[in-house]
Amino acid sequence: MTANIAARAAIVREVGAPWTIENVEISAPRADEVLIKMVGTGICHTDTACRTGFPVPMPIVLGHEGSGIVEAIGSGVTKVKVGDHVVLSFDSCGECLNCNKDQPAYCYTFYPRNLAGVRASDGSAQITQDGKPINGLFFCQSSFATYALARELNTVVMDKSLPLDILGPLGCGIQTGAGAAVNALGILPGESLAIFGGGAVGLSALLGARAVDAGAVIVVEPQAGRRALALELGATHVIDPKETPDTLAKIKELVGGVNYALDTTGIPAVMAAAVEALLPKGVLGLLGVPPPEATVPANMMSMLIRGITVRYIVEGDADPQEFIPRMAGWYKAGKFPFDKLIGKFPFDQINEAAHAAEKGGVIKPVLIF
Ligand code: CXF
Ligand code: ZN
Repeated sequence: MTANIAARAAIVREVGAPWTIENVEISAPRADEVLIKMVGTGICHTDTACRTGFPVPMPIVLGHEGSGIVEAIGSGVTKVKVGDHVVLSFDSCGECLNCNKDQPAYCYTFYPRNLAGVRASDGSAQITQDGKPINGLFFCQSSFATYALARELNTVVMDKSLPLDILGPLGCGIQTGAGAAVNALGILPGESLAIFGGGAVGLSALLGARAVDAGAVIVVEPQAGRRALALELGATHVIDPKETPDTLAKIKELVGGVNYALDTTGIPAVMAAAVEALLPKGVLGLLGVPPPEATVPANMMSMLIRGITVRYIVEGDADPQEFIPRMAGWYKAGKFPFDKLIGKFPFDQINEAAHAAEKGGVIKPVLIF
């Protein structure tokens, strides 16, 4: 295949502008690339953050939780076949120190490969409109379009018995939350976890913790519907921080303290409570995007005497080729009901879907093509 492919794509033309669905051309796959006809794509908070100011070049086609069917492959592709059902995840170089240590989320070239809008190899565009480049390659996929171009490296082949239309969020938001609990914290059966924020990432952390038989899992979340869902998904306790602002005291009252905590809010005061809720040798994982000027609000002596670790976690410390099929296996075994987080919308209702997620009416919107 050498000719460009005609596609419809949701474009953000400038910071804060709504998505507009327009005709574009997608280039034919190069040697290491894969062309995918999209079936579904999740909307992640990062898509919304980029639409409203997280620094990416404009105009751009966002979208980084795509699933679909392989339409064409480049000449060097060996592990992905035409007709395969696939989930798209983030890109990495496969060669740097961290990639060689099976930590591709910390690839030395993560930013240019996933957020720069053009091919990392030569700065070329994958998407054009009337011959003019449009920024694409968002997480090496730009899946808010009827066709996406990815690399073989970030294309994960899935079992065809799975519901392909809703698999896309396994490639980012669900991987981020579940992987944080399972890979990064390495939570063991019986160990306890407090999760601050019950959105898609926080509830995915809960799903991951349950899949590996964690002990007490407490979800701190102001929205009643999300707290109810957390209980349905296996949280042992929920806390409404509006009704109980001293969440630290409440966690101590409920379970005495926790082995691990995850903050998905990025709010410094929430992080401060999370650090103090930890038992000795506890680990706090940070997943939320903080205000740009925020600094760490923790008491060092208090951390010292308990031997506390605080760390940021990207993409759940996951190797997508290994972790996405692992989550799918848990789903098939009835141990990871991620479908309960998902609300489906037609692709052309992308603005309405993102709005519903921001307002809390849906946890994880998935656009269906
Ligand atoms: C992102 C969060 C912002 C930094 C890059 C990774 N994770 C998922 O959307
Ligand atoms: Zn994401």
